[in-house]
Amino acid sequence: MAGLAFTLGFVLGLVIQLPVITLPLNEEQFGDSGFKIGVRSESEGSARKQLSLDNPLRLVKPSSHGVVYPQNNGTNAYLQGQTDYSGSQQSDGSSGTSPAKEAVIRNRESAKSPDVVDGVFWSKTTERKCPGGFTEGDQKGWKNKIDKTKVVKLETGCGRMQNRMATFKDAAQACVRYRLNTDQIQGEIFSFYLSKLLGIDNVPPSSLHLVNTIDDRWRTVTGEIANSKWADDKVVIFTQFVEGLKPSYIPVEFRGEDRKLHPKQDLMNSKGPEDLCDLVQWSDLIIFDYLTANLDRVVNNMFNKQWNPNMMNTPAHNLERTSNGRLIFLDNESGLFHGYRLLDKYASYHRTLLDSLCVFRNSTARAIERLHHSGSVGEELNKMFSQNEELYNHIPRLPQKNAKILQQRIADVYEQIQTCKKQYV
Ligand SMILES: *[C@@H]1O[C@H](CO)[C@@H](O)[C@H](O)[C@H]1NC(C)=O
Ligand SMILES: *[C@@H]1O[C@H](CO)[C@@H](O)[C@H](O)[C@H]1NC(C)=O
Ligand SMILES: CC(=O)N[C@H]1CO[C@H](CO)[C@@H](O)[C@@H]1O
Repeated sequence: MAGLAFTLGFVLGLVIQLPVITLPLNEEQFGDSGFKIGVRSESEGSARKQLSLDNPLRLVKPSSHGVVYPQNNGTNAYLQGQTDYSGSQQSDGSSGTSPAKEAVIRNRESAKSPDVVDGVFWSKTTERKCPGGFTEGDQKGWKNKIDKTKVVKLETGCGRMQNRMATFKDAAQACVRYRLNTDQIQGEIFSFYLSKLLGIDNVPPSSLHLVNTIDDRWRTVTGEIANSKWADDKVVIFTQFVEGLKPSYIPVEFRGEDRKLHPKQDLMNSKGPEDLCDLVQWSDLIIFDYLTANLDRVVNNMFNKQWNPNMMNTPAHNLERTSNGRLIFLDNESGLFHGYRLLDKYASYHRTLLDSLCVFRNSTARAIERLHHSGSVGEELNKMFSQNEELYNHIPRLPQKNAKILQQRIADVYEQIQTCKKQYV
């Protein structure tokens, strides 16, 4: 049924020939049951009217109608010689275009060890082959840097509106998130601490900072601060800018309606090491995005797929990879707050993704188990936050209500792990 609706939607879409995705149409039309026919009978004009500032999906990248992004069939081999997206660490797309030079295609044979998975977990051997992420030391070093180093340049970049790219005296760079809305700042920083709590190390070092034009560290850029319409004494988030990133694609396992990542040895053994490490990291990404109800990465593409069948083949939003294959999770401003408000509409998409996952990182699964049994995720996050951020009293704590939803979502992930264990162990 969904397939039929989907096909019809696509055909109608072609007839109407929208230049880019216009989102969302009548939101009532997307219930839990998925896609309904008739969406396309909206005229473009009336569809546009529905775009509003607080629509989380307003900044989707242009579709293939607009012909923007290279697509791929889900293997990294395909990325060889593709467009290089260095410096595109922006939440709403944009890209550099210098050709990718290195292509780290390792020997496929090396992945063909028999122990890719161990029960429902990635085996130690598999995890050991994958590139490491950000460490505690990286975070400490980062905080230290922004506390001590002068900002010498502030320029547009890093996504939406008032965000800016900052350059420090030592040439290091940061994305600075400036938000009028406190809950976007909360969403971002609490998501960051949640990633720490889970031991998911794909999120770049981040820390709160206060805009202060009198402070020597900011003095060089007071002009740009004024241009950016930043208010003094406002809390911003500094996120480490990672250079040389490339776009990252949704693995084939998660693209179709039959999406599934299960611990089947034969399937796993057919993967190249790079693709395998992508999957290892994706197993964390799916849990992380489920917990935070982040829409910007995959749910967005799933939602859009109804009128752009190629949506799942374009690079995932807010996800990039380093040249050694580390995935970088970016821009989760809507996590834990805005995403939770929108659960009525998108819960089924989040759920579908979680249901498709039956292989986990051992450490992530254990963190989930622990937090499920302790029931204390809200307290722990607030504690971490106040212990690590001197500016903790400038930003409200994670509210009870959000903590409760998060705790429930941890229970959902816990149940999913148990279900998989029953099936495979
Ligand atoms: C994807 O494309 C690459 C390069 O053309 C090819 O080697 C690979 O077999 C394809 N994989 C799939 C899953 O179709
Ligand atoms: C998972 O972690 C537990 C506890 O540290 C350990 O005993 C077990 O061997 C690990 N399993 C895998 C597959 O890494
Ligand atoms: C670019 C950016 O701001 N990415 C953010 C994504 O979310 C994590 C928290 O999960 C933030 O720490 C990152 O800074």
